[in-house]
Order: sequence, then C-alpha cells, then structure tokens
Amino acid sequence: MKKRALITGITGQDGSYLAEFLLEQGYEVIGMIRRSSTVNFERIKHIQDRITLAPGDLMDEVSLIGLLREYRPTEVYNLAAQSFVQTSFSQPVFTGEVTGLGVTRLLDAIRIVDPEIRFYQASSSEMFGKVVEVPQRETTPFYPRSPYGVAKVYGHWITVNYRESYNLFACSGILFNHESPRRGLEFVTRKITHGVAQIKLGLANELRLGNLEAQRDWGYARDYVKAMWLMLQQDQPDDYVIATGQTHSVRRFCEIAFGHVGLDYRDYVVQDERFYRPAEVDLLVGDASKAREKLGWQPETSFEELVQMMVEADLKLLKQEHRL
Ligand code: NAP
Ligand code: F7E
Repeated sequence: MKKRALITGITGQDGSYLAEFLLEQGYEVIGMIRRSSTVNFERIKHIQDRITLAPGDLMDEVSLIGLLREYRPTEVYNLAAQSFVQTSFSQPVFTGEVTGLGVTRLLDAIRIVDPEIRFYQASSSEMFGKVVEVPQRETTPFYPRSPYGVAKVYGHWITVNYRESYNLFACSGILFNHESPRRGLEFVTRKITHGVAQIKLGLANELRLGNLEAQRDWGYARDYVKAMWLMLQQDQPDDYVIATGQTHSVRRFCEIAFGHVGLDYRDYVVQDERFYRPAEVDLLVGDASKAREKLGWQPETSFEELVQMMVEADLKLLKQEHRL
C-alpha cells in the first residue's frame, strides 16, 4: 500500500524539501496550508501538481481532526510553527499558542482519530539556549533563551509525554540550524547571502546586522529532512540530535559569503542595535553520534558549500528579478 504522509508547514523551507523527499520515496503527500489573502506557494510550486494541499491550522484542533479523518495519513510531520526567534520576543503568547500548544492539538487529534499514526515533532537546538554542555546531545539539559525556545521545550516534552502516556509512535528531532536558498529572508544566513548578492549587483551598499559573534552549527536543510523520515522508519520511537558537529560565527559566515564574490565584509556590514535580541544564544554545536549510529544519518554538505550555494542562488534570483 502507498504510504501517505501529512506535512504541516509544507509552505516553509523544510516542508518543501521534505515533500520532495517523500515523493521520491513513493509517498502520497498531503500538505496542510493555512488560509491567507495571497498565495504563498513559492517553495512548492514545482511540485504542486504532485501533492494535495488541504486547509487547516495548528490553532484550530477541529481542523486537524477533520484533516486526519479525511486523509488517514500513516505518518504526520509537524513542521508548522512561528519559527522566527526575534518575533517570539514581540509575540510571545502567539508563539506559545502555535509553536507550543499547537503540538498538543495535533497529538490529541492523532490520539482521537488514529493512534497508529507515526508522528514527527520539529524540535530545535534553541531548547539548549544558554548551553550547559558542549557539544549538545540528547541528554543535555534545556535552558531556552527566548519565548520560541520555551515553546519548543513544551512541544518537545508533550511529544515525549504522549509517547509515554498513550504509547504513540512519536519522535522528536532536535535539529540544529539548517539553511538553504529557500530559507526565509529574515534569518541571518539568507539575510547575508541576499545582502551580498544585492551589493555585488549594485542594488545595495550596506548590510545591517546584529550580533556577529553568535556561533551556530549550520547544516543544509535538504540533508536534514532525510533524518526526519529515518526517525519514523525505526522499530521504536525516540529522540535524536541532528547537527554537523561544527560551529561558526555570524562574522565567519559574512567573511565567506562576501569573500565568494571578491568583497570584504568589513566594508559593508554595519552593526545595528535593532537586530540584537533581549537574550542571546551565544554558542550551539551538536553531537549527532546517536543519529549516525542508529539512523545511519550524516550531513553531506560542508559549511563552505552551503554558503556558496546560497550566495549563487541569490545572485541568480536577483538577476532574474531585475533583468540584469
Ligand atoms: P518556516 O520556513 O518558518 O516554515 C514554517 C511553516 O509553518 C510555514 O509553512 C508556515 O505557514 C507554517 N505555519 C505557521 N503557523 C502556522 C499555523 N498556525 N498553522 C499551520 N501552519 C503554520 O520554518 P522551517 O525553517 O521550515 O522550520 C520547520 C520547523 O522546524 C519549524 O517548526 C521550526 O521551528 C523547526 N526548526 C527549524 C530549524 C531551522 O534551522 N530551520 C531548526 C530546528 C527546528 P505560512 O507559509 O502560511 O506562514
Ligand atoms: O539567528 C544572529 C542572531 O535568526 C542566528 C530558527 O530556524 O534556528 C533558527 O533560529 C544568529 C542569532 O536563527 C542578525 O542574534 C545577527 O544569534 O538566523 P537566526 P536562530 O535564532 O538561530 C533555530 C535552530 C530554530 O529552531 C529557529 O526556528 O544570528 N544575528 N544579526 C542575526 N539574526 C537575524 N535573524 N538577523 C540579523 O540581522
């Protein structure tokens, strides 16, 4: 029988890569989309005729129950969230509703409609926040530093709780930052590569950023969605850290991205208080040995390759947009 997966957050970065990957595996893919006044299918328009899009919202449990009843998926990937850390400081309650309580709504819908469904929760390295151990692994205690991080800790533990209380096949992937040319423009990597491309093409003359010393373990989103799928193919549900094991500063990201087009970032980057956060996550670096040993997963794209790929993609995009 053809496997059927429901993806929440299919219009987002990871949702689009996961949908492509599952189609390649022969899945029937259902993508949950929320109502908006304009269409936002840029990331999935190339596969739109091969997937089914169905309306629903993590804020509305009835819509989730209805979706599960109608499509009867065998696997559910919960990628939907208010995922931008900065916004979580200005909209903490909303972030808690979607990114935190939204997970309970979906788990409850699964429990009610079909407890055999296998469930993936998009947990985050932001849960480690002010890290108490380096590198961070599955057993590292959480110390979130933003309303987003706090909401993800809630989502993580409610996933564990439903696994232990109701015997659901519920897994939590603790993914470290992963990027791509499809990354939202507000996240620092894409903001930099898009800014570099604008400057190189004469469309801008500076790039305003916040804290350049923050360090992140950055991987490639396409590599990471495979790990989500692998977690749901195991005999037992479990939680896994997914990371590259290497960390780099925002400053270093700038250096490589500007360097790729023959520019020196120090001539263009301006530090701006507006992009600093009330509480910062200074250093993240993950230990993915459990995923390597149990899932056979490992990253396939280096940091330098990722940065260059993103700069090249933004140059191409802007040249098309501006007919250059
Ligand atoms: P993203 O690009 O911001 O996508 C978020 C998705 O969630 C979008 O499709 C968005 O729909 C949808 N969404 C937001 N609120 C919703 C709601 N109330 N109901 C239904 N859908 C809603 O995020 P991403 O980078 O792909 O990340 C995917 C997931 O992994 C998120 O849960 C994120 O928190 C988590 N995560 C990401 C990273 C990373 O580095 N990328 C690392 C760890 C964990 P619209 O398009 O309509 O806005
Ligand atoms: O910030 C610093 C900023 O917004 C990275 C989400 O996918 O990954 C992401 O969260 C760092 C921070 O990602 C700017 O202060 C400096 O230290 O790209 P970001 P994030 O906060 O790490 C985790 C794993 C998730 O789960 C989240 O959903 O860069 N930084 N200057 C800046 N950041 C932004 N956005 N903009 C700046 O101008």
